[in-house]
Amino acid sequence: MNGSAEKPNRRDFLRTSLLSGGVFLSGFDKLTGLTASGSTRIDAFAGGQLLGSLGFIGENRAPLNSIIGVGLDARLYTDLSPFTPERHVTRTEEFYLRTGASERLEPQKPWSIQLRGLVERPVDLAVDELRSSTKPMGLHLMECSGNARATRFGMISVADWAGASICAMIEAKAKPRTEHVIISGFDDYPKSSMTSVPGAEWMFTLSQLKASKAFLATEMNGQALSRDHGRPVRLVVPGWYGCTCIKWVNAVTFTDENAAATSQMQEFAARTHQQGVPKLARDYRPATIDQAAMPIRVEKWLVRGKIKYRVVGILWGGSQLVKTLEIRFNPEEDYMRVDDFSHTTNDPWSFWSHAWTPKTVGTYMIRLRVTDPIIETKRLDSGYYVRTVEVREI
Ligand SMILES: Nc1nc2c(c(=O)[nH]1)N[C@H]1C(S)=C(S)[C@@H](COP(=O)(O)O)O[C@H]1N2
Ligand SMILES: [Mo]
Repeated sequence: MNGSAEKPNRRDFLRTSLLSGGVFLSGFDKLTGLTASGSTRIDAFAGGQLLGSLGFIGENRAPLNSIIGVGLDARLYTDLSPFTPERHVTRTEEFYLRTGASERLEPQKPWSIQLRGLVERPVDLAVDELRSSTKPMGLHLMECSGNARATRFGMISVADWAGASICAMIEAKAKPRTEHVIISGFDDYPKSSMTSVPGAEWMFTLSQLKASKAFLATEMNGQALSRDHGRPVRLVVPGWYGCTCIKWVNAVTFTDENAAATSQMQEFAARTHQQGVPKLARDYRPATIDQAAMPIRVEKWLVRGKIKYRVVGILWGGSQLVKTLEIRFNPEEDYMRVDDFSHTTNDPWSFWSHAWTPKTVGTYMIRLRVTDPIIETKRLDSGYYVRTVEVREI
């Protein structure tokens, strides 16, 4: 794009139009950060007034941005609706949570990661040592493989991480005699749970860890990791589902290629696009996030006396850039191109928006599609990320 010189002007223009729109519902000041990267949006909504937004229906009613449950059962669903291209990093207190720290965790005590198994000799990697090699690792998205309608699609977040490359640490400390490595964390809970199996262990090959630029994170959003998010150290595997991002890492075990799949790998097999539930860890496909997209809010506007809607959404996952994103309202309508969309990175998420004037009131299922045959979109194509709104006014 050669329009970079133009961008600030467009942005200012939009901001002014939003601000002069006058009435903002409480909480909507967050939206003033909206920018326009295409002209369609400006044309369609310039001078208009943002009236509010439609809630998604048919989803769980659990609260957003607050912790529900304790210990193994603790969850936090992130409210995605206020995010904009300018404000898209999830604050640590609002970063999704899948399993809180055990009361038995003592991260303030000296902590080390045991490198064991098929290595020349066992070694311990002290977290203090790791901290001295900590570097900024940038923004990365994490999504739970169980991010669904039942969790209000709130188990997906983006943070700014710092840590050290796990492969570099392994190379510096140990001489593994194998390609296969199991990473485990501290999952010792005093109470059992009805809904969650304690323990998270995942097997990787060293080349998978290298290719994904996996790192041992000690900081998130400029601060030491919080207890619930893995203090003192967690694994982050960019582009892979959250279930592989082991928290409270305490062991790296080198195993032979016949190691059995961990219980976590088996539990999540279906959600990480495996074929069946393979017995051996080596038979698992990398648990990478397929290309996906969904709406995060549907804004209602009053523009020159007419009601108009704007669907704003995110696009994430995958490893190739999407050229065309398509949107459909209800199964009866045709797919059309999303009118404000440009894809420049697979990690973290990108934003898109689409001006929408429904012809009648009613319930609309909003579905996205990517038709490029080389881009895998299994979950998206299954209707997994369809979200529904009810339009009462046109
Ligand atoms: N030790 C350990 N690590 C874990 C888990 C766990 O239960 N124990 N849950 C995993 C799952 S399923 C997800 S989605 C992510 C969630 O990380 P978060 O709670 O920091 O968002 O952590 C992963 N790492
Ligand atoms: Mo997860």
